[in-house]
Amino acid sequence: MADEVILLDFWPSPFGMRARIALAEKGIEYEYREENLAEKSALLLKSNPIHKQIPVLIHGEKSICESLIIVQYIDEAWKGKSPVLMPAEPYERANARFWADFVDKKVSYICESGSIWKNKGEAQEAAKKEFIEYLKLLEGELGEKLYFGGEHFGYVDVVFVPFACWFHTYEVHGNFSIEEECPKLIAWVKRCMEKESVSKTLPDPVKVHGFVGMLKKKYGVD
Ligand code: GS8
Repeated sequence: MADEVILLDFWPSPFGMRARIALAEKGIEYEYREENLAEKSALLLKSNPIHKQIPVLIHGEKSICESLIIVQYIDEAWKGKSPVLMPAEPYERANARFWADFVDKKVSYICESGSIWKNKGEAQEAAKKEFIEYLKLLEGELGEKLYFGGEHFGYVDVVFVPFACWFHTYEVHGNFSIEEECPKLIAWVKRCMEKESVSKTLPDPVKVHGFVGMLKKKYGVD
């Protein structure tokens, strides 16, 4: 019998979505377990004792932590299953890792810090400007390609597209349009959304906005 696959996750997490998209792309059956991050399960604490964060992929007796590593693990552990997410050629692999790391360091940071929805005035303007600058750099890397992976949806696409369901929240709070700033990037988001692995994974942006409304109350932001 094949090893059981379990994903410990939390629905609005773009990091968790990366794992969900990769599993869906590969057509792997798994059990989804929603975590309450205010009261983490014993399994989460046991399987990610270092960071105590979701997502965690449990594959039989093994647990794999950190979303970038989880996506690569899924690609390698189910190597025989198409599609292959990582490019084959070493330089292209390095380039894909570079951009995944860029998304993690820059885009994720804006998301995690909440700098667009927590701030107002000048601080918010600065956060918006910085965010648009990062998106434009990503749009430049995309160029005329269909996907970051080229002709095919690949590793960088999986890593970056989850943030798209947070864009609406940033736009409402920051009063700007990402489509006006980065039309090619939004065309790419729409292209990705045509894939079932993405459209079935990404929550409704309005629901994410509602979740941020709750976070604002929790942090006393008005
Ligand atoms: C980030 C995961 C993360 O931030 C990855 O997997 O890529 N670098 C990691 N997980 C958050 C939820 S999403 O904001 C989390 O589990 N937070 C709970 C906590 O830190 O206590």
